[in-house]
Amino acid sequence: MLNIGVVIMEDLDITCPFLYLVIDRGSCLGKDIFSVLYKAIEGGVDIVQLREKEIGSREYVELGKRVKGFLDRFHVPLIINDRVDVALAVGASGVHVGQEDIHPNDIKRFAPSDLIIGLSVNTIEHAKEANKLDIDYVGIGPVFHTSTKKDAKPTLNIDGLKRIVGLINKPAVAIGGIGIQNCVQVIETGVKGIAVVSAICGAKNPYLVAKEMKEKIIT
Ligand code: 3NM
Repeated sequence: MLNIGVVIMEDLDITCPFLYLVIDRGSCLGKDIFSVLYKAIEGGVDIVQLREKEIGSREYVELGKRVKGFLDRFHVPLIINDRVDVALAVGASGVHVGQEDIHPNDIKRFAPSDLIIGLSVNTIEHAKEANKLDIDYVGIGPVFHTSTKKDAKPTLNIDGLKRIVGLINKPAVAIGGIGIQNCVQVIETGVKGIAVVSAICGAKNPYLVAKEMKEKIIT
């Protein structure tokens, strides 16, 4: 079931199926991050996660504020990877954490109640745990081989993704090795969105790739 037209994460007003861009400056392969963002949004990206790993806190906040200001012009929400402090400092819509990052329950202890929380899940056990948490969505991956995340867990492939989607009770986004060639089979598993780094950020023309992926997943 594709849930076409269903609004998830109501505060964000995002309609399924959606295209979720995960970006850092390195993934843009020399292109300016703002030009990649512009083209990706023009192509149909609905939501953006800024995922800088090797950056000082002050620089992360400064970059995050500029990205937030840019995305606001297009009414595209910003999620910050891992760093709740940065998410709050830049006024992002949410934070995305992994299994080794700060626990969502601890985020809830100090973050405003409307801060969107996303959590990465890679296994059935993670998914069962996630079902009990007060979080807004899960990222499931890696679906396919990815060179983008150095410490990526073993690939789930379509069958493994389907198993997790079948038991998760939150909106799910699939990630890892997803591009034009496989986005349709991924969205057909029942995930609400597709998250992409290299296929869009690393493309010569991010607009064309985003547009083709968006068209494929919404039809
Ligand atoms: N998280 P690409 S895989 C950021 O499995 C990230 O949780 C993953 O990059 C997970 O689209 C991944 O270039 C990288 O394959 C995805």
